[in-house]
Amino acid sequence: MTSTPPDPPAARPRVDSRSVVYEVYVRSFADSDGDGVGDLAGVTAHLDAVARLGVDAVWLTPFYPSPQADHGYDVADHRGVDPLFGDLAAFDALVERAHGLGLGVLVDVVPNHVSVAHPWFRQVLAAGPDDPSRGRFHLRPGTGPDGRRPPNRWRSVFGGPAWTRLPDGAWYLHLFAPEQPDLDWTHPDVRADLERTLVFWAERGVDGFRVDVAGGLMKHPLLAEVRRGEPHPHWDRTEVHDVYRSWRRVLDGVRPGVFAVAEVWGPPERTALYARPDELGHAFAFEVLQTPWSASALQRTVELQLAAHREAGSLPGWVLGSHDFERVASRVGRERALALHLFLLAMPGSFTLYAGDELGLPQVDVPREAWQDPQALRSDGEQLSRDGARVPLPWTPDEPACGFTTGTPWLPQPPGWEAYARSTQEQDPTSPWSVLRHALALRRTLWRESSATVRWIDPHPGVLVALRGEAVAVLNASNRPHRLALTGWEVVASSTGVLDQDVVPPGACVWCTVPPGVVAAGAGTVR
Ligand code: TEU
Repeated sequence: MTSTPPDPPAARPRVDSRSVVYEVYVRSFADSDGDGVGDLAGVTAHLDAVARLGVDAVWLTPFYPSPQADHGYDVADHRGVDPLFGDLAAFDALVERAHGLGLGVLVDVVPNHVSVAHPWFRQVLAAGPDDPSRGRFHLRPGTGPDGRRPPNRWRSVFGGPAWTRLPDGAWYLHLFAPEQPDLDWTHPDVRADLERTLVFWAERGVDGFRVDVAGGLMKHPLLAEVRRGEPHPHWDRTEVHDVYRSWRRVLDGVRPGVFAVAEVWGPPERTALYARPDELGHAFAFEVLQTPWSASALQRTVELQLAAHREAGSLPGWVLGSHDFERVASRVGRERALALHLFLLAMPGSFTLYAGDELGLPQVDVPREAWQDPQALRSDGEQLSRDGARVPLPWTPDEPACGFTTGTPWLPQPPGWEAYARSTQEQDPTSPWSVLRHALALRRTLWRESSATVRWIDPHPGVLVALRGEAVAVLNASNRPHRLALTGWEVVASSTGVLDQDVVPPGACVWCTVPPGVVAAGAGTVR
């Protein structure tokens, strides 16, 4: 008797520090049930469009049970799904579909704080001041008469003091909104519970994690004030690395090399430390978000990142946009935004693409009465309303709410939103979507496996020519057209959508394959 062996299981998609990750802001991606808020089934239904674009993985922003005070970054249960977004079965279906399409799935972990609705904080509220459950948070007596003033002068990222007083007089710390009490990471329960969370999702099939506020977990033991010239009392403290070394052991115990990326701010030589192979392994390089449109500034940013990561044994995680920043198309202009995408996609490292940036979506001026972002509301508009980068996506030009929902979108879409619709852009070879789709396909052969070294060749003022492997990326940050006068170079991708073999217009980036001689000789002058 003969028996047919079962099909081998489909290979798990590879997600690593060279991947292109697509950030899905779940609330704003696609709504399947008409309540106006995007959900997991909506994501699943549209994963084929994500796969067509040609990214390697999706990162899902928090979909866990949450009162939504910070749109999911206030987590009440790290190991569940909020009914607003679906349930665990919907999550499993999403992972299965993603893997079937060759896409990895990353989830967000939010270790710095929980929601006031988390059972641990409820216990604090319910139990008396001497209850040991308080040790999981930072609770302190106040200062001044009757302890009416906060324990210190730390400020919340969203504006106002980082402390809120409980009815019994104690103050609790929250680096973000008052609905997000910070956990005390010196407490063993805190470490143990988060490690359970990592195992829970890794065993459920996710391919990696984006670690929220990765630099904030450890606080100065005496809650020292912020003083210039001294290490910051709560950002990027050295003790935090011990947490990530322990996470790496836990993750590798589930499956060696599970991907993890730190959302962390600071100079490259500090943020790269989170990316060491025995820690998270990868870290976002946010600098390009703040780098001016200048060839020398961009070159310097790239060089500093590459050097810091080389030292740490890793590669940079390039980012041009997220749900926390003004849309890149508005920040630098739509053409330049596409050029920057192409330029960074050519650099060693990963690239995180924020959903909607492939459509060239602009920042929306959301009317004040529609604001939902706690950062804008708490600072009374002094800080950016992140709502403007979170407006639900346009899928089609001729359906209500541009195909996002059959109901009313949770943030209003502005007039003219249908002009950016994905279905139209997929038909237009010069649209931002088509330019990126073409580049992402080419990147797999041209750059993904290519060397981690970049050489700056063929210098011209305001123009960067980055040689990596057997191709170059030419970014024209000057105000003049740049003539490609080199023999044997072939333009294979352009941010303009048109493959002009002679000229790179101002504000554009092209990729060229170059003859082997150029690679060997470094094409003349090396800067
Ligand atoms: O953002 C983190 C964040 O706001 C900080 O990294 C901040 O920019 C930095 O510390 C300034 O020094 C994440 C989420 O992406 C965001 O949406 C949440 O509101 C926030 O965490 C709180 O969870």
